Formats: sequence, structure tokens, C-alpha cells
Amino acid sequence: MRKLLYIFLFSLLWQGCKEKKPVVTEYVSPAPQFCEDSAYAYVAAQCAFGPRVMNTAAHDSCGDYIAQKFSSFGATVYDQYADSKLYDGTAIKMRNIIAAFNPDAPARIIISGHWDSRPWADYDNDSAYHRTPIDGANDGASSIGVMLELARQLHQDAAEKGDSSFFALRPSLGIDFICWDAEDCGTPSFEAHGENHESTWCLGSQYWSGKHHVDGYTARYGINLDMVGNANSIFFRETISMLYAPSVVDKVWAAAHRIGYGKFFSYEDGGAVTDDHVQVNRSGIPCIDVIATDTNSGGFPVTWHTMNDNMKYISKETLKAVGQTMLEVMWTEQ
Ligand code: AHN
Ligand code: ZN
Repeated sequence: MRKLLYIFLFSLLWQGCKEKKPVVTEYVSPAPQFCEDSAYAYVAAQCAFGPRVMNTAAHDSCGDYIAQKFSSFGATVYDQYADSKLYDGTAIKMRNIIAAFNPDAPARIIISGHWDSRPWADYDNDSAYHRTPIDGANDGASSIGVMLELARQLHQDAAEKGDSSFFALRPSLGIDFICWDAEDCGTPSFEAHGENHESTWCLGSQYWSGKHHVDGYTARYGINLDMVGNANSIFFRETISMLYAPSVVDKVWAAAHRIGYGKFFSYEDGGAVTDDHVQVNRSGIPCIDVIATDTNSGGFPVTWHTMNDNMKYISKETLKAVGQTMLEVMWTEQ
């Protein structure tokens, strides 16, 4: 009898101990792992063509590469070819590349970035290079590199997950990766800036905002990526994004903080930037800009519009922080 009592008391004690154990609630993300090595390889592959300046063979070949990569990952690729003019009247041929996943789904999300590179290193310390085109490893190739890796993840997910794949679970959701052309050809600083200076940037997205790639196209929201590959990068909340799409800023910043990349996504306000997201907003779709600020200078990345915007300054850590955050946003979307 006494033995039973001891067993009873002991078990009470035991239960008590178990209950006092601290409850560890660790967030488990539903998203797959973004591979920064493959994103890095896609950035390098674009740079290997040479500067992606309109009306050049390097540009055209790289456009084919990007379109082919997206289609190899199972996307439906739309091309938007258009004519435009530089600040000085030079005629250019542009190509926006839109890679659609689950193309017939009514609820769509845009993830975008520009694929052209700046024709002039007009902020290089050496003025001898001011008219030389740049690699644009960060300014251009980094966002497309991240987007290609996101597309590869969707493709892999579809191949491996079957009935529980991303789109099987979200049949009415579609994702469009939009690669803008002719973003970075705004009037160079060595020329007098006319009064239409602002409109000399973002020519590809300007065209798209007037004529979407699909009639009647719309999307829930957009996230534009710009300069997401350099070391010493931090992302502030950009002013125009906060005006037109504050809930999208909240969504993306919360996703980053949830998965441990909070140090890259600061809740401080950045300034307003003329970028492709402005054109997406203009066409009625709320869109934010995820654009880097240099942690040391507080301005654009130090290689911005210089000959140093090359692979030497690309950081896998920054690519990973942005790419994993994007996967988190996608995989927590209903
Ligand atoms: C201007 O400098 C006017 N806008 C910045 C947009 C940009 C250029 N992003 C990359 N290159
Ligand atoms: Zn630029």
C-alpha cells in the first residue's frame, strides 16, 4: 500500500517537472531552402555575356539565355518587344521578359527586376570610364539571378511534391517573374539633364504599364528587386512603396524578420527612388521596391554605376537573405 502511495507521489512530482519545462516554440518555415550558390551562378552567367546594353549582341544573347532558363523551369514565357528612344533620341529595341507560373490562375503575384545594364559608368572615380558600359552584376543581374533561383525552386517543388506541391495547394495563385529591359539608361550625369529627365529611366516598365503582356492582366501585388547582391547591403522601407503598398512592405519585412534576416530589412525609412515599381503602381497594381542602401555610405551601393559593379563585389549572403525572404513570402501566401 505504502509502495503504491510512493509511486503515486513520484508520478505527481514527475508530471510537475514535465510541466515546468520551458515551452520552446521555434518557427518552422514551410518554404524550401534558397540556394545562394545557384543564384550566384546565374548572376555570373549573365555577366559573362558582357554588358546588357540595348542594341548589342551581348544584350540580345543574354535575353535569350534568361528566357530559355525560365522556360526550362516550366514557366510560360511572354516576350514584349518594343521600340523606344534614349534621352538623346537614339532608337533602341527593348525586350521585357515575363515568365509566368500557373499562367491561367486569377490571383497573381509579380516578382520583378531589370535585366539591362547601365551603358555608362558615369559615377566611376576615373572619368575616362564615364562612357563605358558596366557589367551590372549587382545593378541588374543580381535580381534576375535571385528570380531564376526562385523559379528553379518552383520547378523542383513541382517535380518532387506531387499533390502537395506549391501550385497543387494553391490552384488559384500564379507567379509572374517580370524582367524589365531599359531601366538603367537614364540621362547620364555628364549630360545636361532636360526637364524630362525622370522619364528617361525605366523605359521597359513604362511600356508595360501602358500595355500589359496579357489583355486584362492584373495582379494582387508586386515586389521589385533592385541591387540585391552586394555585400554591406541593407534594405530600408522605400517611400513610394510605403505610399502605394504599405501592407506589401509589412508582409515582406515581417517575412524577413520571422526567418532571421531582420538585420537586412530595417524598419527605418529610406528615401523615394525612381524605379520600375513606380510604373507597376501607375498601372493600378500595388508594388514595392526592395532596393539596397550601402551600410557604410548610407547611399546606393558603392559600386553603383561604376566599373566596380562586377562579380568581385557579389555576396552570396545578401543573395540568400533576399532569396530566402522571397521564398518565405511565396510559401506563406494563400
Ligand atoms: C535613379 O537613379 C533616378 N534611380 C535609381 C534607379 C536605379 C538605377 N536602380 C538601379 N539603377
Ligand atoms: Zn542603375
